[in-house]
Amino acid sequence: MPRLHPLVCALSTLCLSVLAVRSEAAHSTFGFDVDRVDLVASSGSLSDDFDDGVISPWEITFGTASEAGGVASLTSPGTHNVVTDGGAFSVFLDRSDIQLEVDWAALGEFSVTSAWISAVPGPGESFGQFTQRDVGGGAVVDTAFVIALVAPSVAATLGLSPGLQLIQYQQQQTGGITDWFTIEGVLVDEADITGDVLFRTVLDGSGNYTHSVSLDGGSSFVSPFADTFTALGGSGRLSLFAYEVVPEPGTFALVLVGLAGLGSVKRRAS
Ligand SMILES: [Ca+2]
Ligand SMILES: [Ca+2]
Repeated sequence: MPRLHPLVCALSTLCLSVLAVRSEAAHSTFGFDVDRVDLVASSGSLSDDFDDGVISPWEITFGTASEAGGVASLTSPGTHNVVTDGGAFSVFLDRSDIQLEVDWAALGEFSVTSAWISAVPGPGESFGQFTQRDVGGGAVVDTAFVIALVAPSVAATLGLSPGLQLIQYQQQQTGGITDWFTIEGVLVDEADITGDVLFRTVLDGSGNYTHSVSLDGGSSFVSPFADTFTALGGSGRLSLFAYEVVPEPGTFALVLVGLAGLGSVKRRAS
């Protein structure tokens, strides 16, 4: 398939209300492997099998990532990253992310799928994929689809059930202020993970976002969440991430879990 480089745009200067704390995590260990990514659009496509030993054109935005043996590995040590919606909550994560800058507007309708080597997240751990689009007027739409093991101590705070689940998180922010925010979780049985885990995000021509997941290596997909409508277009990015919630003493005693999409944009050192 043709490479998509002409559609890969320069990073916009969008910045959410993210406070990144660059410190190494000594007490967290996690590691998840991405086998392949396929981005398909009417105007082009991009496939990466992570088979040339070089993580580029992906940028490591948080933590530790490497490419070997046909996979991209997102592992600890991550980067400690305090994220907030600017209001009610903060989240303290140890995370490792890679991202690709994408001109979504040039793509139009698209489907993006990441295939992860079969794994079950440990307590507080998660992995998944994230898209962000600047849809104009200073508004940024984030959408994330993850599998996470949510601890009982934080589930109620998020309005989610504790346990292993798929989580869809979406928000729109304008100028760092949250316009709308949704988080949904659907419990899954560990025994249902019988193969690689595939996340698929589709944006159709009407602006309907659909997330679907396969837990059996791509043989079957389910869409546990309702479609979400957002404005079309925009530049932005595609991120793949793994993280572990880091309970911090004192300030972060009530740390939340599962808000994977928050803070997936960091300020680029200029
Ligand atoms: Ca591969
Ligand atoms: Ca590569």
